[in-house]
Amino acid sequence: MSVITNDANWWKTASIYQIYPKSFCDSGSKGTGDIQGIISKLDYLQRLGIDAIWLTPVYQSPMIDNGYDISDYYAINPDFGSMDDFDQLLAEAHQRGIRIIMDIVVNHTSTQHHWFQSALGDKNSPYRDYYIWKDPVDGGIPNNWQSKFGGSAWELDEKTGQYFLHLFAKEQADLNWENPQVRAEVKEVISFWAEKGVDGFRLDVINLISKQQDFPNDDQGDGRRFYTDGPRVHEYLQEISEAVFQQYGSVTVGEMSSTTLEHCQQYSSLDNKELSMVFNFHHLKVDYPNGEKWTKAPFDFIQLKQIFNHWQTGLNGKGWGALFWCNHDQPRVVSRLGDDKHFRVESAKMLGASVHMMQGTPYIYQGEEIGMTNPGYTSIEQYRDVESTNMYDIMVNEQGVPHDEMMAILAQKSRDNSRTPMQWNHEEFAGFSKGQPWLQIANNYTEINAEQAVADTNSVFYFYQQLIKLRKEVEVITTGDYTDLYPSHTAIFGYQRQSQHQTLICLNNYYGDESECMLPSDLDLSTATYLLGNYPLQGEVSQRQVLKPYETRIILFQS
Ligand code: TEU
Repeated sequence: MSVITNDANWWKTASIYQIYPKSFCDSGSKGTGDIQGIISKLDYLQRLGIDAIWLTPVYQSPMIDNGYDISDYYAINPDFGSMDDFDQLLAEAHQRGIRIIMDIVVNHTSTQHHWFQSALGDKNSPYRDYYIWKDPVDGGIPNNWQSKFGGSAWELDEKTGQYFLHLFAKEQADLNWENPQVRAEVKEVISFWAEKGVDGFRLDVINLISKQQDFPNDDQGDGRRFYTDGPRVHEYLQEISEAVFQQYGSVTVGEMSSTTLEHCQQYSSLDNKELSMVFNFHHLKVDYPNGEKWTKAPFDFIQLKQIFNHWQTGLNGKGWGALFWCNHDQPRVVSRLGDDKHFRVESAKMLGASVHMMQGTPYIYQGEEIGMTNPGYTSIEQYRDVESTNMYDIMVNEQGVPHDEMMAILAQKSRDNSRTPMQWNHEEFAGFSKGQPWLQIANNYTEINAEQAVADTNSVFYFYQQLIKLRKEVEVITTGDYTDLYPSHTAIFGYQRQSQHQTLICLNNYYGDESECMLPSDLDLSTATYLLGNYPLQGEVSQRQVLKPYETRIILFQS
């Protein structure tokens, strides 16, 4: 029997757990994760206290982009299991009070989708106008737009001599949302899954669906300014929201690539005309010097705080953001911004607290709750991600970047860093599978694994359990205003949340040396208590706060 409440705003005090099924748990010996493997871990997730699972695509797919290239929206990829397995997952999650949010990828389909297969080579196909075809210009590609996975965003259809658009891999053809038939198909797909009882949807790169229709050359960049937050994107989202999301009461989160605060205020406006909330990635580009991902660079701490301030104050009272560090496209945050060698547990906890005390809905990516790290691969043969292998080929083989330099860049930036199999225990293959995993497991699985974490009351796991609990118990976390207390401090990220009856301060030392700050003088310290920290905390809360390496402190003032 489902224990799911019908509270329309459940997601404002919830924490959501992201599962990348290929790397989560294999119920057999295939070496890749599956739905039965997820079902076997629902009790673990219930113990963590999460409220919903964001499941990345499990639909039929040739897996060029690990499921983000869908060839049948109405079928489960047999690699992951059957539709019966999915129905069982949905029922067993609901029985535990856990909702299911499905990933919907409708900016593009796989070129193996029957729509594309019918359209390819046939200008008269009823599906030709489902995609974006352009005649050659000067005998070549229609414009200079670049794929986000490297190279041109156009691929030739030999038979008709036209090119089709693909903002991602050439096996992922962009859908033509100008075509009302495409929008009707999308409504059908989403309704099918909502009708099954799916509680919500994560919408993949949904702010890219509306392209400027003259498809101009971009003399300033890679073309993204002509399709990001495009001319009809809000119109399309309102159409889908009114037709489906609002009918089923679905919670929705849009992945917004290279977006702006102003657009996100509209995407996630509190009148629910479009989406419930948004992912933006600006805070995850502070180690992209001049916006360039494929470099090895330290992160810009001051810029990180400025970006959090911009989005926290900008969405407050206007929209709703997803709070996250990790996902299947991002390196492991403890390796990226913390110290996974000398202060792994402390910095993993500090980074978690940093975002969990903000306004928004936190997302926890599989393994983040036990402080999993990047694997530190040393050879290109270890990588599987299409983006990473494309970029290696372009940068090393075409641009002449030295192999060792590129390997160091991949070790820091590759999406495979987060896709290594979940580390369940110290046994062979980390308890992930009984067979050789599709992607090499990080060598530290014997020390870093869920079994160890659940047995250790001081583990990252129980710290995240506390963060999830605090969000439900302390109203200022959900409702409070946001003030950055020390914007120019070179080591401490400290912010204040303020509501009518509560003040919360979250202090975070982002570095490995002791650092100090002063609490605001207008606060009554006699009402202050330490709610949570990653080092022992006792006694009175003093004005002067001296933080140990990677120390976090969460302080509550009752007014
Ligand atoms: O990601 C879109 C996206 O912006 C990222 O791929 C990003 O461009 C890249 O990883 C940063 O260099 C979504 C999915 O999360 C991703 O897994 C898919 O590959 C992509 O869309 C295409 O569907």
